[in-house]
Amino acid sequence: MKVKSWAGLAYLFLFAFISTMSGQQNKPHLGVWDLDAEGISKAEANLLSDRLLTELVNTHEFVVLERKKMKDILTEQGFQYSGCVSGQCIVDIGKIVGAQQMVSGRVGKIGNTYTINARLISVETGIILKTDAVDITGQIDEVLKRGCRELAWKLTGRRGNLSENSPASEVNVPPNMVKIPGGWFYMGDSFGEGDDDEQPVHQVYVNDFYLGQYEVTFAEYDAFCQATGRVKPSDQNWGRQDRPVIFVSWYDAVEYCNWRSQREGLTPCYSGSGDNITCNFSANGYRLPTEAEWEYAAREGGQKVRFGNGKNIADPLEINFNGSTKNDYSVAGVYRAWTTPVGSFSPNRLKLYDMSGNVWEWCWDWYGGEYYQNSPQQNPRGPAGGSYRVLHGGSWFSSARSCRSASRYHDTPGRRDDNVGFRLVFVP
Ligand SMILES: [Ca+2]
Repeated sequence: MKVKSWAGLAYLFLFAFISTMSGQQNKPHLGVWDLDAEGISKAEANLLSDRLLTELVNTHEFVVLERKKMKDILTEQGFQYSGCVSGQCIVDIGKIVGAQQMVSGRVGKIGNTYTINARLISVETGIILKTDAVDITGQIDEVLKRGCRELAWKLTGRRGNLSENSPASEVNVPPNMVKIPGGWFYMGDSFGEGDDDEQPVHQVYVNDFYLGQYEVTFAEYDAFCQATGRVKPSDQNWGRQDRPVIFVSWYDAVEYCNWRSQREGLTPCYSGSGDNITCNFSANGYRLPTEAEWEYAAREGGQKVRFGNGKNIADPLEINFNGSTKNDYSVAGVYRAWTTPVGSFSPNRLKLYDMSGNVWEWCWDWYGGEYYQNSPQQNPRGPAGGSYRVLHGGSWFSSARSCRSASRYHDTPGRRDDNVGFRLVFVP
């Protein structure tokens, strides 16, 4: 018998075994990957991974693959899986072991509190279907008993019989915002073609957030100007309404966020002025995306994708940029030389429009050219200070190179330009 067919046989046996045992042939086939450990031992993390798997079996919502057999198949196929935490790597594993969905995550411990983050990923599309976390304070036994069970049920999107949990409170999601389930990803120039400040590629985790599907429009921003007596920014005679607002500084964007938060009864995120503006990331108001959030969303949840519309080739028929010349990853075509109404082109898989092109988008972060060399892993928010704020995504005026999701631009926060706008984040 050939070696490769042995792996195939093992795989068939694996599903046959589990399907028969559970009688759940119509449930999605699920692989549970080792939780990444931070601040706890590998042995403890393994205990938690095993227990989470058991609790996922107990929900009867999945046909769950055995972890050991999953690894046997990977070894048989010569797949190097150590250190595999990125969404892409987990998806690759799912494909090899024949799972339809994968669970991966991380467990950390600060003081006496364990935090387990996990996400459910579709192997076919690479999209994160669900992400959730539990915090449990106490001994490992308690985490095993309560935390894993709670998390397993959260991942199913059902309450199960967790009587101690109140029903998930209804989030009043603002119009035109979509949930971006958080997760790990490799941030930076994963294609090895960008500028020095996009290196090194580094692993980053971002929490869940909601992001505007569209760049903020003139209609939205003009309402703010009207209400506050501000002078409306020029539209360059290109038209207002559903075109992205332009000639807005980083300060203007921040003030708009706070105004809109107040108008909708939310807690404003920003306080202070000038260089001393601070952001309360726990507030439920509107704010600018961090650079990590922006890139994670543009790359459809941290996938290895070059442009914000989910494509690896920039086509002027699909992105509003300067497509007058062709390069390795673009096709030549129309150069419009002005903004297009938001949402004129197809969105990416997270239903986000114009992440590449149309207008550059202000991010929260101060710019640090060497920041990626020592960025924190969890929800990085940029250097503590600086002279410039970060922008992402390129504009109608940009080359395809600048429209890459990993590409970083920066400008003084007071700068207003006809190719710069912004979009909003909301975290309830
Ligand atoms: Ca844009």
